[in-house]
Amino acid sequence: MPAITAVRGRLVYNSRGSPTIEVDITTDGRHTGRAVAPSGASVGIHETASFPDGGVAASLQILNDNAGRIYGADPGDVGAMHGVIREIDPEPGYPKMGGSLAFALSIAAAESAAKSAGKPLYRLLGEQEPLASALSSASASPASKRYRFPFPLGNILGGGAHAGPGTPDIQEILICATGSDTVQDAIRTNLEVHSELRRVLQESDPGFSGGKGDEGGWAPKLDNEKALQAAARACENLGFTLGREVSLGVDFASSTQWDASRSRYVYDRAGFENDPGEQIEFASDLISRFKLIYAEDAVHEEAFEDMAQIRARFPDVLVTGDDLTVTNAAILEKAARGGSCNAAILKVNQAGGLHDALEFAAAGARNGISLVTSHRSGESTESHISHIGIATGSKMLKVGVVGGERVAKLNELLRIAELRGGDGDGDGDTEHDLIQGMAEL
Ligand code: 2PG
Ligand code: MG
Repeated sequence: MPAITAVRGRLVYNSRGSPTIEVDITTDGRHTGRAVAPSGASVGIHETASFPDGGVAASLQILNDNAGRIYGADPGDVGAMHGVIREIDPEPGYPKMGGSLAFALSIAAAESAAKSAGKPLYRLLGEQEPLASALSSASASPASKRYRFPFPLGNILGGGAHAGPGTPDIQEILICATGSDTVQDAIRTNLEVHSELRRVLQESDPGFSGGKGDEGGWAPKLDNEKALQAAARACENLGFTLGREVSLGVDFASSTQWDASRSRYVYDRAGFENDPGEQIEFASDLISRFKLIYAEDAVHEEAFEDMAQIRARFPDVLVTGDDLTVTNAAILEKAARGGSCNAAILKVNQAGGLHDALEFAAAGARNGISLVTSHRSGESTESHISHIGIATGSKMLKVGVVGGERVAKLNELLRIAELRGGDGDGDGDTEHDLIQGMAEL
């Protein structure tokens, strides 16, 4: 077991300029893992809170006070690290240390252990139990050959909580190069669509400033409908047919519109309201007309039965829970029992630590729920989620298209692609974790 020889935390800033925590863990005096906690703008009510009262400083104090416990832990055993984190903060939701510290500590430890073992992080994570067993019994192919690339899913047009007044109410219009058979082609295609969309937007509004939302998607003054039409036109201009070479997706982030006191979805910017039945029709209409392959949080975060209706109507669409399932294994089991979704977002920081997220992934595999590993709108330039997406057998990796903190994740996929045919540890063991191309959608 590699020995942890240094633990250090500091306050740094995320891509939105908000303070967050960074943790470094060094093993055997030379292998340093580093992780920065991200943060969301559209945050689910059942998500783990990022920081305790007192913010980043309070989390750093907890880290310093408990460094002694961390030195004794096995950094390569995600479950064991979780045990140490739980000794420090046993209450559900990490009220004492904050989810961000659980996130940074668990990921920095895993990265340092992967470096000290000379293996890629995705492989160290993919070997953890109960994830490894759940994935191998869910898959027809042998566990040793199950690593595949998730399809990059990228925000090309932003609204809602990620952009200013006049932009669409829906939070994200997403592109996915569903016809690509390599990760290189998938990334390039998403970039082409993002760039063509700017041309389309400027053509229809010469005053369009080129402004972007928090995740690098364009933020034009358009309603939902016109924004989707522009995205579809950009794909067509490039000679693509929706549903073939490329497909569109939408994160409705419907909890942002939901007014619980009136039981209505309020579309302020477009100027209409939906009751729960109308919302199901509104989302269904967009899914059908724009041939969406992906529909996230089409209803609010507690509307499990309404989600089930959409799921039943569109068996071939990834009807995805995000605020609905909040990377919580117990909530995912409930959603699976009720048929509320066939896909779910995995965001480690929604759950807290890596162990919680891998348990969620295992629950997804056991229940036949496709996973979409995702960034947050407030991100760092790190790329651990590219490894987490591969390790968890995710179908898609939702990481944006442009912007340094988004491209960092895509570039890491390109580096991992060089390991194809081998595991990169130089021992000639090419069969061990052969990456076999793109995930099956
Ligand atoms: C979402 C995310 C990421 P945020 O809703 O899916 O795209 O946004 O990080 O703001 O919650
Ligand atoms: Mg979402």
